[in-house]
Amino acid sequence: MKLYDDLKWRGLIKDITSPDLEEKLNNGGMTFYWGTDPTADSMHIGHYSSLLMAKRLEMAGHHPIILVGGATGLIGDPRPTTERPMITKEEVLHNFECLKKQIKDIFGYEVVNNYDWCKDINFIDFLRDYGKYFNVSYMLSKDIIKRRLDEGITYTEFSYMIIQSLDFEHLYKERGCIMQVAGQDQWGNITSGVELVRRKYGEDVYAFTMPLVTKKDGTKFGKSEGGALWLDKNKTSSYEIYQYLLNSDDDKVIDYLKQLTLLTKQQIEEIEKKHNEAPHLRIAQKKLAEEIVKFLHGEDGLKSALKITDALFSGNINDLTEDELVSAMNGITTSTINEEMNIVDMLVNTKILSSKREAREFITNGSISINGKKINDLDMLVNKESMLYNKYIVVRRGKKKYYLVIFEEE
Ligand code: 383
Repeated sequence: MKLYDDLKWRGLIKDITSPDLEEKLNNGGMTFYWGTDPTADSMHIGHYSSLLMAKRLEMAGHHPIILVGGATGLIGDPRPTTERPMITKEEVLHNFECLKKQIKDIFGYEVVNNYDWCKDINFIDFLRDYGKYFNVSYMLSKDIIKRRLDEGITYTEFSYMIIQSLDFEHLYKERGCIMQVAGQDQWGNITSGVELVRRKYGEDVYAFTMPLVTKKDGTKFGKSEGGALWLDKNKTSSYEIYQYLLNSDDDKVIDYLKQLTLLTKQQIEEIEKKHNEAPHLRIAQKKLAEEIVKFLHGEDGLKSALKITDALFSGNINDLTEDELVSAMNGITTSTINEEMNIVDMLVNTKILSSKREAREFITNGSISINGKKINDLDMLVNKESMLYNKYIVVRRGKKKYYLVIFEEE
């Protein structure tokens, strides 16, 4: 299948700047760029889908340039709602280094930094060489800017679009870059870059956007209760990513396979068939989780995610390393006790069960385990000896429900 048709089939094309793009994409050989700002010390799953686009284009014979905005990160891309808090120069620099390493480690790409070409432009030259190409009415007509007019927008954020445009112009001139790809929220910024090159050189350059990946309820994909799903495994563990993806909606999971993996149409159609025959087996969700965790964290990351999943399913949590245990317990209802106590009292004090009667019933039925061992002794004492790694008491109630109790001496 031709590249353009494949991208369309995956639902990865939102808007294009010119109908010529279809042929250009199919022919290969374009140098294109994608950019991100160093606003945090790790990228999240939203960036992953864009970087995967860079891989797709590269696999089809185009040449990627990946930009991390050391300059634009200092300015702040206007959000539709409110002004961004300014981040310090030290923080931007630190984040830049983190993203540069992450992009190299996960995707194998070197990055360019727009600070390198922005830092020497003086203010008067900026206004003469770039400001003259931007009509304020044109800038005001951009969706994001329009949405900010009531709330207010500073001159700093208002100027952001000019910098992103001059990046495109710079990469066009210096590197022969003729296309920019981005998420749909970037439409205003990328079309103003296309316009700048057209006005300055009379040349056509291109751009297209990808749609936002959403959940069934229309909200952004990739936000968990704890916030974003980060690509850095120290911020979001392999297990957390795995679980998040494993819980994908049945009617969304095939879209995610198309948009978030490099599996081919044929492979995805086979999975879809099996998935439709027996959705309860979660074949599609498992494949999705497996592909993404493997891509991001490698075979080892996938192994640990599967190990934790198995341990929580079977209840054999004793086999987990401390790190794995911490990952497994992330987000689980946690309480503390600070003295030795009887198991029945502990279950009530920590609100795992609501009364002593209920606690006794659960224990007698064999529905309570502590650290993977079923409890049947109503007189058992919970104390320091009950701890895993000197800290944790993992309580399992019934088949699925886990609680973490931390023993904290006063
Ligand atoms: C800066 C300078 C350029 C080209 C791009 C930029 C960054 C861009 C931006 N991007 C977002 C970000 O940094 O703000 N102005 O978080 C996000 N992207 C990608 C994608 C997305 C966008 O990095 O839609 C989601 O991930 O485009 O919000 O010369």
